[in-house]
Amino acid sequence: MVLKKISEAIIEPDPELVESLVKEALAKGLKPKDIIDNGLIAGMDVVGARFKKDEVFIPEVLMSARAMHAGLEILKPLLTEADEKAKGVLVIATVKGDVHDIGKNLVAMMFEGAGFKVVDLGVDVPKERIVEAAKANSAQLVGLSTLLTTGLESMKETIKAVRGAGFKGKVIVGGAAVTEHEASAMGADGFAENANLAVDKGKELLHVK
Ligand code: B1M
Repeated sequence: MVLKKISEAIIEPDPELVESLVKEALAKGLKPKDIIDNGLIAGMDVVGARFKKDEVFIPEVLMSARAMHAGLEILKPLLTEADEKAKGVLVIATVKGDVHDIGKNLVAMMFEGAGFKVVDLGVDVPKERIVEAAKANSAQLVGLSTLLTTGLESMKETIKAVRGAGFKGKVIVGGAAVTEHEASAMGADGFAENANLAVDKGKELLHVK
C-alpha cells in the first residue's frame, strides 16, 4: 500500500510526500531496493508512458524527477555496504548530448551500495572528460548511459576514445536507448537493462563478488 502511495506521489509529483512515505516504508521494514523498484521506478514508468502519449509535458516530468530524487536521497546512504576496501573504481556519465540522469544516478547508487568507489561525472559529458577521469582515478570500469537514440553515436565515439587512450578496464553501457546488440556492436564489454543488473555485470567483468 505504501509503495503504491509512493508511486502516486511520483505521478502527481509531491517531493515532500515522497520523502515522508519513503521514511514510512523504511519504518515498516521494507527494503530500499524494493522501495526503489516498486515505488519510485514504478511511478516514473507511468510518467514515462504519459509523456510518450503527450498526456504530460516537460515541466510535469521534471517535477516527477524531482520527487524521485527526494526519495533516492533518503535511500542512498542505506544502500552503501560497510566495506573498507572498494571493490573497484567506476567512472560513470551520461554521454554528450543527453541530460537524462535519473537512471544513471540509480546505477551509480547501486554500485556505491555494492562497495565500489564511484566517480560520477554528471550529464552531457564530452568523451575527453571521461577519458581524463578514467585515467586520473585509475578506474577499472567506465559506465556510460543514454536514453536518447541520438546519444548512441556519442556513446560509440566515447568508447572509441576510451579505448584509443589505452584504457585497460571494462566499459559497461545502458539506458533506454541501448540494446544488448547495439552495446556489443559499439564495442562495449557489457550491457545491463537496469541498475541491479549493471552491478552484477560489473562484478562479473571484474571477477569480484
Ligand atoms: Co526525456 N526522453 N527528453 N526527459 N524522458 C525520454 C527518454 C523519451 C523515451 C520520452 C519519449 O518520447 N517517449 C524520449 C527519447 C526518445 C529517443 O530518443 N529514443 C525523450 C526525449 C525525446 C527527450 C527530449 C529530446 C524532449 C524534448 O526536449 N523535446 C529532451 C532531451 C534533452 C537532452 O537530453 N538533450 C528530454 C528531456 C527530459 C527531461 C529533462 C524533461 C527529463 C529528464 C530529467 C532528468 O533525468 N533529470 C526527461 C525524462 C524524465 C524522460 C522520461 C519520461 C523518463 C526517464 C527516466 O528517468 N526514467 C523518458 C521516458 C521513459 O523512459 N519512459 C524520456 C526512469 C529511469 C529510472 O529509467 O533512465 O531508463 P532509465 O534508467 C534505467 C535503465 O535504462 C538502466 O537502469 C535504470 C533502471 O534501473 N540504465 C542503465 C540507465 N543507465 C544505465 C547505465 C548502465 C546500465 C543500465 O551502465 C552504465
